[in-house]
Amino acid sequence: MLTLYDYLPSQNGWKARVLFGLLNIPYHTRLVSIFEGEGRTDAFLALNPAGGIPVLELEDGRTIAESNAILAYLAEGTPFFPAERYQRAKIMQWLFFEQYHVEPIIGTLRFWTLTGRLELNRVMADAKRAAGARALAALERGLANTPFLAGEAFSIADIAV
Ligand SMILES: N[C@@H](CCC(=O)N[C@@H](CS)C(=O)NCC(=O)O)C(=O)O
Repeated sequence: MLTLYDYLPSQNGWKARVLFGLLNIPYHTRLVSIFEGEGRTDAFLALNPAGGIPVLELEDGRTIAESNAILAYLAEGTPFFPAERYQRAKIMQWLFFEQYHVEPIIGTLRFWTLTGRLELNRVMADAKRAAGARALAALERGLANTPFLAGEAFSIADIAV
């Protein structure tokens, strides 16, 4: 059975959980205490050199880190990540967008807010709010003429963003 190394408040972990649910794939959860340093142990760094969750462990022990790579792996062969070249590239466009414009901007603001660190990071928070507003405006434009980010069909891009 597949194993997901996860931390429940994580939105990156949430992406994989949602797709597991949509695809009805059974999996084990292994919770990682990222704030207690478990992600920095040799054992965990062997699973993901970057030390973050989520990590997907395959039945044979091989691992995949980075939430969007996990989405792509799980969705292969399903309508959520179709084979057609243009469709696939459009989905990847939004997956990369999410990692550059959403996760480190809006995701970081969320993290600071939930953990009471917003005031501590006030100077950076203002810049991130402005960048977050630009990201949301880009999403509005991206969704102006289509119901889903990559066109007419729901895909892993919508889950990620
Ligand atoms: N770009 C990565 C980010 C992974 C990441 O930063 N995960 C956070 C939780 S959302 C984490 O584990 N942080 C603890 C750490 O990196 O030490 C992804 O999309 O999976």
